[in-house]
This record gives sequence, C-alpha cells and structure tokens, in this order.
Amino acid sequence: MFRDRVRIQLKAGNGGSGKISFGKDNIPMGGTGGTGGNVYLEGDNNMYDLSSIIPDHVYAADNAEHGGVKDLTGRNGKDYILKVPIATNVYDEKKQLLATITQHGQRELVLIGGVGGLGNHYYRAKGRNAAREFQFGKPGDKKDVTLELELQSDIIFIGLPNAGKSSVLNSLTNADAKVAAYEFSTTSPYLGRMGNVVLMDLPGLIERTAEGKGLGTSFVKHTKAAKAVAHFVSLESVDPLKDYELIRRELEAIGSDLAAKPEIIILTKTDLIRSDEIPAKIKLFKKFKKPVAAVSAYDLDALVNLQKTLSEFLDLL
Ligand SMILES: Nc1nc2c(ncn2[C@@H]2O[C@H](COP(=O)(O)OP(=O)(O)OP(=O)(O)O)[C@@H](O)[C@H]2O)c(=O)[nH]1
Ligand SMILES: [Mg+2]
Repeated sequence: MFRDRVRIQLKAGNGGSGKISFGKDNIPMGGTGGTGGNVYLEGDNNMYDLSSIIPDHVYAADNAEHGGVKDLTGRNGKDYILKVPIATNVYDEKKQLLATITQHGQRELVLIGGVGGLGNHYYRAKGRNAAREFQFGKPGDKKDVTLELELQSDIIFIGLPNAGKSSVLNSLTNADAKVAAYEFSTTSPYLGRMGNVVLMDLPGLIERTAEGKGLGTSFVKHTKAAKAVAHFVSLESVDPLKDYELIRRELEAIGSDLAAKPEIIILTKTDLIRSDEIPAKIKLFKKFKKPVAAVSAYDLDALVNLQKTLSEFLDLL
C-alpha cells in the first residue's frame, strides 16, 4: 500500500552509567559510561514512498554500556539510521519542521544519545568520602515525529481511466504498476525510473474530478515538483479530441499549476486502429501546438521512440 504520511516514535540511546569499582590499594577505578546512539534520517533514492515504515513503531538507537573496571569507558550505543525516500519532511508534535531530506545519502541528525555518567575514578582526587561517587547516564531523547513525503518526478502521466498510462509506464521503466481493463486500476501515484528521468503514473481523471468525483485530487500535492505533464489519450475512443479537452478542462478546474505545466500529448493503443489512420489522428492534435507522440504498449519500436521523445522534450524545457 502506498503511504505518503506516517507517524512514528524515535528514541536515542541512553548513556551508560559510571561504574564504582576499586583497584589496588582501594583506588577508585570505575570507568565512565558510553554515549547512547544518535538517531539519523538518511535519504534513499531506492525508496519511493513511506510504506516500509511501520506506523507508531518505535525506531530506537542502542543504549550505551556502563563504565567498566580499570577506568574502562563503556561502549557507545550504535546509532540508528532510518532510511527515507527523497523529499521527506520530518515534523515534530508541534508541526515544526525538523528536517527535509532532498538528496540520496543526505544524513540528518534528529536525536542525540544521552551522555555517559562519570565513574568513581573521576572523583578519586576528592578523597575517601568521594570514593563511591558516580553518575547515572543521561537518557536519550525521545520524540514523536511525522514523516511526510512529497513525491518527486520529472513527468507526470495524466488522462482518462484506461488510457494506457500504467501500461506505458511499465514498458518504459522498471515499474510494475497494476494494469487492468477496468477504470481506476491505479489508485495512488506510482513512480518509475527511465534512465535519470522519473515518471509518475497517476490515477485516471474524469469529469468533475476537481469536485471529488472518481478518486479525487489528493494526489495533486505530489505533482508540484514535476517539470511536465504527459497527457494520455486512447485512440480506442470514438472521440479522442473530446477526451483530451475534457481532461484539459478538469486540469483547469483542479486549480493547481497542473494545467500550466508544459505538456506532451501521447496517443495510445495505436494497434487498435489502422496504421494509415494514425497520421490523421496526430494531425487532429497539432492545433494545440504541443508535441504529439503515438504509441502502442505492444509496439517495441514505438516505445523506444517514445523514450527518446520524452527525454528530448524534457531537455528542451
Ligand atoms: N490494445 C491495447 N491495449 C492496451 C494498450 N495499452 C493498454 N492497454 C489495455 O488497456 C487497459 C487499461 O490499461 P492501463 O495501463 O491500466 O490504463 P490506465 O490509463 O493506467 O488506467 P487507470 O489506472 O484506470 O487510469 C488494459 O486492459 C490494458 O491491457 C495498447 O497499447 N494497446
Ligand atoms: Mg493505471
């Protein structure tokens, strides 16, 4: 299940306590406790959403060991590094932004482990009365945080249900999006990578999506970062032009900057019409003064061409 928001608890490790121990001639020799592990968040571009993060789970760094005999410092607790997808925002309970992860490998410290307590060796100069003095380790910080993801992509796929968006995504990328002969088989945004270009498949739009019909507009926040829109129109339709215009009107009505993004029109399912009819269909769309491509999910050459067309289209922006 796709997840773009999750609440979890983070816990840094406790510091180890100082030790009371005595060496030769009763000299205080107890060591200092180690430092508890820190908690970091780290960007990972192999993750596309937050579904692998368990809601309400406590993600904790290790506690440190206590001080040892012979003035040995306790071992530090191991840090905990929670991997999150790129463009994750981390908020505390008061909705304050703690960190934003925007890069692969970017590591942000969010909680600090507790410091270790001093052992009695530290107090040895204070004389006999201090021989049994020591400190407890400090507890590690704890925080309830909310992770929120803003999906990043270069091109977003839009169009009526069944236009063939997911089929093309799967053919062009490593994605394995659900394809089905019924409407709204895609229920949440789905990403795939084509070289260094990230494509985002979206649930189908219909008339009055802007008013909450169909699957509604909750996906819109994920489209902000995209550079362009690929608008899919099925040539199986009796009136592809009408389908196109319906979706354009809907984009305007949704009221984000979606309608203003540069657009490429992709006519799909060319295998379902006669090949000598394709040029005329493409021509119909020329009046919009936008790039137009035609493809079938079953035509390898056309898919390779589309891959090139999409990359070139992006390069021109
Ligand atoms: N003949 C033919 N069928 C196709 C082609 N592309 C997709 N289909 C079929 O059309 C149906 C819908 O395809 P999807 O890729 O799921 O369409 P979608 O636009 O992602 O649909 P939603 O997720 O519901 O918005 C499926 O039955 C596909 O097998 C194509 O190029 N040619
Ligand atoms: Mg789909």
